[in-house]
Amino acid sequence: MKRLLLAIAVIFAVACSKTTSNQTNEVAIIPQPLSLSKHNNAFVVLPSTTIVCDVEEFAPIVKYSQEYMKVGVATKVPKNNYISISLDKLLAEEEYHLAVSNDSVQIVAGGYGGAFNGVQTLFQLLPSEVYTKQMRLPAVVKGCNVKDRPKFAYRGFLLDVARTFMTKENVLRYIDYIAYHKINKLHWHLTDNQGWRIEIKSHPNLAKVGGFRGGDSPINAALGKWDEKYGGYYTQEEISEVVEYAKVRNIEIIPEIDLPGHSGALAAIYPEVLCKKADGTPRNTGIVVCATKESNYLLLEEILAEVCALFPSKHFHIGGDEVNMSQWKSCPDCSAWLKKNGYTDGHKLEDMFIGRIQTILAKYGKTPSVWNEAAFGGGLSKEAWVHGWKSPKVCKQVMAEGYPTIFMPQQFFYFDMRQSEHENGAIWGGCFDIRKVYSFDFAKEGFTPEEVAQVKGFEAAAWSEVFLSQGGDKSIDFIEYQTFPRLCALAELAWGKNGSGEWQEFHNRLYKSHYDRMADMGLNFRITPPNVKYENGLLSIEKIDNSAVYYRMEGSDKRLSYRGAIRTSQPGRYLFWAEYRGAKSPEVAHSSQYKTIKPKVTLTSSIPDQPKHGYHRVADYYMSMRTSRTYKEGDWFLFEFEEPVECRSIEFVTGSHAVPSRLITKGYLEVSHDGKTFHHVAELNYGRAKLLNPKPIKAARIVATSDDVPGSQLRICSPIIYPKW
Ligand code: TNX
Repeated sequence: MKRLLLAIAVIFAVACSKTTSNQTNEVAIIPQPLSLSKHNNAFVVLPSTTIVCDVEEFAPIVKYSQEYMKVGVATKVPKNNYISISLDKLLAEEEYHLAVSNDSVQIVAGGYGGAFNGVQTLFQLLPSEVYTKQMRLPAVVKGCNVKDRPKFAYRGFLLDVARTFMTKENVLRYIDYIAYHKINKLHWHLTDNQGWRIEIKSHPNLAKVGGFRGGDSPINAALGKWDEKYGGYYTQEEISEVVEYAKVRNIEIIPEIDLPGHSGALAAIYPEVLCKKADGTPRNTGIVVCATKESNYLLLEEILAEVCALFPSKHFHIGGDEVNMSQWKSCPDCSAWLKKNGYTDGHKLEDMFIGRIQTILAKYGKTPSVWNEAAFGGGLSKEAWVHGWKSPKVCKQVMAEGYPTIFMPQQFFYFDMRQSEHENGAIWGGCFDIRKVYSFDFAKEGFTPEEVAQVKGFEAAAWSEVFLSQGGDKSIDFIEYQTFPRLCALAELAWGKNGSGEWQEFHNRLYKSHYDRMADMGLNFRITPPNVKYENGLLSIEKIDNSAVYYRMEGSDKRLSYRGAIRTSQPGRYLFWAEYRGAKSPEVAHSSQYKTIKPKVTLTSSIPDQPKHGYHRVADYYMSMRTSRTYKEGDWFLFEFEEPVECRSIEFVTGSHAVPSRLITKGYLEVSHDGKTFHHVAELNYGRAKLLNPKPIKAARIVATSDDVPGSQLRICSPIIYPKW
């Protein structure tokens, strides 16, 4: 009788789990386990199912599992209908075995990490609804046996809350997202030029003042937010809460206080940390901490001691990246130090600085982690973890120095980079989507198996300079869009890229099973766009997954369902995208959509240009010219075309394109059709103004209506002009 009831329950649950379009009976785990065998038995989670676990250390995991599965706990192993989590010390700490039978799910783990990993695999065997914490019961656990462990001990994600502040609640959300993917390190970038996000009780102004930008803050606002004061920081209590939350989820947080460069926020509060100017007078702007000022080491020790106490990790990231040596070289004290020691290379100062900080950290039981720039001085302890970000080649050099190396070359793992040419995001490190992340291959990058065995792990970075600009309050959604699903590929690499290693096989698991999971996690993830084909007058879509394809006509918001090839002589007018349960791909179109024209044009301005990037380059449709100073109210830029320009749209852009900065925050655009009289046609929005179907334009002028913050220069771009169809 019991068996019969169970069979009915299974049928019922399988039927329920089919409610969303993709859910299959496939066992499709991301990251792919080391060994997995499917079988035809299945366990059914019922309201009466219990979790049994007699390992005290695993208690937080039991509680965590209950939040998702809404089942009870048992103190003794029942006859059937249970999920057990137990310890086998012969397994490695993060290793686990998971066996599904009709009667039970048994997870045996080598330690806390293994038990947590086992539970994550269990979640992926359940309907994706488990991630909503409202899974309907009965729910089927697909039948399989898993023996699994990660290849790399370090599977990390960097969250940059210094550039774009993220509330504590959002940080916790991120910890959940990454934990679902068996990521076990959060590299928390807490300070940078643009903000100081951690409360320091002995120096309260660091966070209270340095945690905010704009308005009366000494730290400039970003992009289009000049007047408004905004930002935030975490109190020490909040930091501890986040650390604890992460710990339950098998995530170790490595804090970063970025030194001696990237210290603009620190210097905004304590300008005395900066070097002197060449004439000996104090500097009042800059981003590099003076390496020879004794008082700096006292101040830094006070700060670092507090941060050390808040994070249980033995590892403490102290930065070391992108130090602008010119500030040290022009400092009389720093240059005297170099001279006295017979050096000319400013890096010697960085080595000395890192060495001093290393000594301070040692007092508090910590080992430094650094960016790759700081790995070649010789003084850094060989226990230090080095984050290789420049390129795979630099990672190799770091490894040759004998350091445990974390791979995060920007060309593969910088998720602030845009995912295709016409999307938002940065570009300097590359332009790539999940497929490229997944393609990272040690052999192709010239690593021997012996070297691979020495790799500590992988890390993806969500640098956030560009995020704020991409939609204000929506910036959190944009971080998700940039991170997922690329992070799924990183998780798979860091786990060991088990399985075939073929993109298609991974992609199948991703869209057939993991899209639903990400939707239920509540993620705003990116769907890989379909391919657009145009042949013999027929415009069609090549689907690569089973998301629905829609399109719209250029200039219209009306969403149309794509039902089959479209006959047209103007393929560029159609913009397609794919959608799956609220998640979207970027819009894609035939290449003619993106063709621009380059009519003859000149540029003049009330502000002088920089010779190397002079205004004459406007005629070459050079991307961005530079001014020799910032702007004041009334400053203008005038574009004059040789012939009136006919076009379907024209856009005028100030600021650098990838990261909207150095732009005119407030101003307007006026155009002239005869070259004499001008009409005000648009206000600048994030430094830009776009006109649709304008009358032929002979000249256009951008006029600033506010002053910029002092000290910076401006970028001004060639107009972007799309021809008439
Ligand atoms: C370089 S990576 C940086 C970061 C930026 C990033 C933007 C590294 C150590 N420094 O400060 O945010 O590029 O892509």
